[in-house]
Amino acid sequence: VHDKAEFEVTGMTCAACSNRVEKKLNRMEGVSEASVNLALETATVSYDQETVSIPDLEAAVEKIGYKLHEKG
Ligand code: 9UX
Repeated sequence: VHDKAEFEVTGMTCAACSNRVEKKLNRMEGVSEASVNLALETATVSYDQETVSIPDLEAAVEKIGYKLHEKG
């Protein structure tokens, strides 16, 4: 099942940061498309719920030093 989630991203201060977060998400199994907006501090992720979960996405980004917060 495909779903789309919107996140706030904290900890990004330059374009290299947002590229790191975007690449990290895009390389994860189950993620079909991830896009990070540095200025807005947001991330949009299309993913397969049966393969990867929102906590998985949050944990992976936290591991590289940033934080995702799902938008309610
Ligand atoms: Mo540039 Mo972003 O050194 O951490 S990658 S601020």
